[in-house]
Amino acid sequence: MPDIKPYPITRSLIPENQESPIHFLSAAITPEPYFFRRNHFPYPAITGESFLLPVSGEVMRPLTFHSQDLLRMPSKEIAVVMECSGNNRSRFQPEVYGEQWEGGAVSQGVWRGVPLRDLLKWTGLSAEAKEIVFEGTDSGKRTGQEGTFTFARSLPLDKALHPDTIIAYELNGKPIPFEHGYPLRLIVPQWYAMASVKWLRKITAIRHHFQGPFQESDYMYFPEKNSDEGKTPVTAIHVNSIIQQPINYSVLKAGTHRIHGLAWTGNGRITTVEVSTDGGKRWEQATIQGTRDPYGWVTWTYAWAAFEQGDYTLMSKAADSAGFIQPAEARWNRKGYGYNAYSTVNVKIE
Ligand SMILES: Nc1nc2c(c(=O)[nH]1)N[C@H]1C(S)=C(S)[C@@H](COP(=O)(O)O)O[C@H]1N2
Ligand SMILES: [Mo]
Repeated sequence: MPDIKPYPITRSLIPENQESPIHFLSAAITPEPYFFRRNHFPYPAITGESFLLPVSGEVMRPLTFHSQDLLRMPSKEIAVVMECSGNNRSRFQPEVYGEQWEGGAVSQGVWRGVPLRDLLKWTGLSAEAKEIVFEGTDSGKRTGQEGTFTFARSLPLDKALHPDTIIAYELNGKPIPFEHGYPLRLIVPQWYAMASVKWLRKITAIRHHFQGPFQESDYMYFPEKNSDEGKTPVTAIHVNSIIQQPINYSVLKAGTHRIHGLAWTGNGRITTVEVSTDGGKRWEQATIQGTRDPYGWVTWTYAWAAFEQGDYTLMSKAADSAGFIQPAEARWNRKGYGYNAYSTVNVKIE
């Protein structure tokens, strides 16, 4: 047998946007070649300066850390689900502009790094500090806007100072791959992945609300098609699940089939996953397996006795300990963020 492996699914090449071949990955931790890639700009150059991390602004003592300094500080390793807020955007009705992701803009990695709060203990924070801004090394143009922009995002203080908000230097036990932010990347567990700034080159405490375009014009839920009224920021990941197998529109022989997939949330833990094999009329409990990392996904499985010929619509629905349940329909928004309707797969039994 040849050693056949899955391929990433290309959405664009420059900047590089690739989906994870998620239906064909059984390991709980996504191997790096299959981690999804989402970039706004062409890849930046890594230079000597990339290893320096200045922390300044509303701090008592501005300091520049070298990535080697971080290696010597106490670190932690955490399994984190990273989901692009545009994951499944192609499923919104009416359709919306933006990368037409299907379900593969999500991956799970094990990140090692130093809590940001430990770095901020060295610099101190001034009483006026309100948000922390994280700047990447990558930059470029934005359609319809003058000038050059850097990928930059801010966090409110409570999230920035959370003990599990880390400056990471390793993914899955090795230095972070170039495409995923080498040498230093911010990791913000439980938030959609736009918060986890790659190729971190600068941290600044500020006394106002950060107004960058990746803060105020992207990564906002705009509920209205033609006005900006009611906009709210994209933050925690919505409870979600995916049926990995069987895949959509497969033809199966009559018999018992294992329906299996993944479920995750940015609020608490996954408590249940239910499966329907009749288009959502009746629901049965799936068996949750896999790890119980606080920020990880769970794997789940359901044995389906499918002995009658016909067309079936399979669905999965996850719920979390914060009381959120996947909805039948995702809440539409103009930029197509936060899709989390049931995962749906059509199959024919022959
Ligand atoms: N510097 C930088 N950080 C970034 C981005 C980027 O374009 N530049 N994209 C963000 C978005 S929208 C996502 S979904 C994730 C993608 O991370 P990955 O490519 O490692 O999967 O990185 C986030 N951090
Ligand atoms: Mo994203």
